[in-house]
Amino acid sequence: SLCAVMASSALADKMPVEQSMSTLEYELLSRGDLWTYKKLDGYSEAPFLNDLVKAGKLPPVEERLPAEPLVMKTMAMSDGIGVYGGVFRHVIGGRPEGWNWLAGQHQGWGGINMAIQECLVRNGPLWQVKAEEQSGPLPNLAKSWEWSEDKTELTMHLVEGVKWSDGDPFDTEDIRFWWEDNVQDENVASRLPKGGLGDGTTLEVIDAYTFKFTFTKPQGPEILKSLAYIQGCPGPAHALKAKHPKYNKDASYEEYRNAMPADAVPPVVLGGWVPVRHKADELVILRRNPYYWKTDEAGNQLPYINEMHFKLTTWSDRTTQAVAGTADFSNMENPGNYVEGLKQTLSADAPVKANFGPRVLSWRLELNFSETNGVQDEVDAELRKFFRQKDFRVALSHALDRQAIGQSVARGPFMYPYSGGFSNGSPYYDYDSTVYYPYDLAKANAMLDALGIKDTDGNGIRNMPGSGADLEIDMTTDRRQVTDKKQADAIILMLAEAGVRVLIRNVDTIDTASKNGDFNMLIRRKEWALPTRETCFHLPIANSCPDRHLPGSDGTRNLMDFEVEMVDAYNTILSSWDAVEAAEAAKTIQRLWTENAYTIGTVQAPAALLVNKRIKNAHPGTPVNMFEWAEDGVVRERLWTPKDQQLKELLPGTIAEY
Ligand code: BQZ
Repeated sequence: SLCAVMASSALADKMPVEQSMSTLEYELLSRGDLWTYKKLDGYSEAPFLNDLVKAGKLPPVEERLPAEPLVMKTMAMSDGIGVYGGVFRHVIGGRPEGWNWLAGQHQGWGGINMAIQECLVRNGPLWQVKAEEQSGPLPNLAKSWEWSEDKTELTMHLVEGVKWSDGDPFDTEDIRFWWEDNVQDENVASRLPKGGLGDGTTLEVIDAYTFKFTFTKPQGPEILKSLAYIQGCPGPAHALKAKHPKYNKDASYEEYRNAMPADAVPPVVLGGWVPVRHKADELVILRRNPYYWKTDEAGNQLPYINEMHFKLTTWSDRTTQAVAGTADFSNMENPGNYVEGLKQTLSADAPVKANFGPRVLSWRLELNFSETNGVQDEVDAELRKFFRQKDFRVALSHALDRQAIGQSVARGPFMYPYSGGFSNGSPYYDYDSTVYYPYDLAKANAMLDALGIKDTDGNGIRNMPGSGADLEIDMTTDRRQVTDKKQADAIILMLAEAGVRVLIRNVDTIDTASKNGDFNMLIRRKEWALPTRETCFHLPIANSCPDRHLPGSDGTRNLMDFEVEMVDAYNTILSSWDAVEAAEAAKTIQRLWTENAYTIGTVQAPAALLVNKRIKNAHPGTPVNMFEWAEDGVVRERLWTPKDQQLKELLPGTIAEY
């Protein structure tokens, strides 16, 4: 696949180009071939759990499992049914904020959020499903659903008898708590925004395992994809209610958000593994959840792997360690280490296998369009006026030499120009709907002149016609992201050529620093592969997002016409029952986004999935990011390691104790 990457580099100067550098072939399945829900004749469990059962410390496995568990099918496994035991080693650059994901906290990303959260439905593994069956998500905690005839009511059925990791039953009380006391509560920053399932949508509990959404207008299968990770993942109502202000008058919302602090382990979860040790800035250790509600077809309770580690270092260290064989998994996404990484992974005795995919990584400049939020003085106010003018944005785009930006990140064929919108590797990307404003400094200068922004004091920097101030734009940059910093340095020089001065503002975690809209411009990597995934980072689908266009203190904002049109197209994606119509709506978004330079794309790059050769069932077709990141797409609960290659567990025999 290195050759494939090299070959497509010849196209790099006629950007943007059509994708497809993945040369792998594998059979796509029907959705029902991945997993089903059924009672099996008998069940087995990890031997150490069986010892705990015998010692009276755990109920027998058939009492811990649902009456009809989720059963992962053998035909979807690239190496088949596995054996128990061993360790899976992750390395991540994030740090757990806390375990209360219901209140919007993250656990450090890189697959730790997804190891503990389980969601109503699932998108990641859809890459293994035939294209014509990809509309709508896969079932997960919701095993099935039906629509009313007029498509305004959706009834969902939970798997019956799922238990939380402390043994407490999971049922519609957890769903009600998720929806009513988190999603709908104005004081809780849940990941599913208010209005994220359409304004006025209500949820009604029917019985312990059945609930119903009622929409104010007809909806379609795609809206359900918003109930997958990270937006549709219920939390433990029985553990959280006592800390929520609605049920506890002494609690504040701040206390609720921190109700499951990062240093308090184990939290109560539904995921395959439970955090049992957390050493800040060093390591999180997770052990298998004895109540996990999935099995293989032979009745073995999943997961196969007993212990999972998350070493807390940096994102680029994740790749270094995976290549060296001291970690088991990496989404190789720091192009600065691709050449070295590839060289090492190509040798026959390398500990790791690398699968390159299409260009799913994309970086972009984002301008703040709010006329009031975060505006501190008249200079900010004037800047924002220009940001809202298409010609200003297009001028900045013409000032960027994306080839040079790419080469400043990584020499060689990896980086490609990017113009914004869906990532090139997204199933929703469309080449013909993508407008590209290439490097043309003379044009950039002429456009800025025409806007009346000229260098009136001869210092080489343009002056703003209103305030007379130099055209200086602060650019928030994540100091921990090497790739972003290199781009920022190149962009400073390029925009200076157009008479624009950029001042870097370094922050630790950009998504946290930007969430209140406290910036004029920023640069970050932000993929958009699936319209319904974290849409709030991309489109103004709710008043609370995106961070680059928040309302002012009076609660109002002034959306630009093309923003309204993009939201309309998004709503068509949600409500359509016709895959062609939904794809057309995605094209409309792509065209409006890129034509208007809604964000100013910089570069895009392919990513590679690195998995240690010891790990079985890591299907070679797993994309780094198609419907979700690979940590979800690879289906970690079905990964396993042959006995003789298993690594020694740090906490053998341990389970979470409450
Ligand atoms: C993958 C991913 C799994 C978040 C995060 C992180 C946050 C964003 C994004 C990626 C990391 C890895 O991405 O970079 O390869 O493992 O975790 O969740 O960058 O800052 O806010 O959306 O997913």
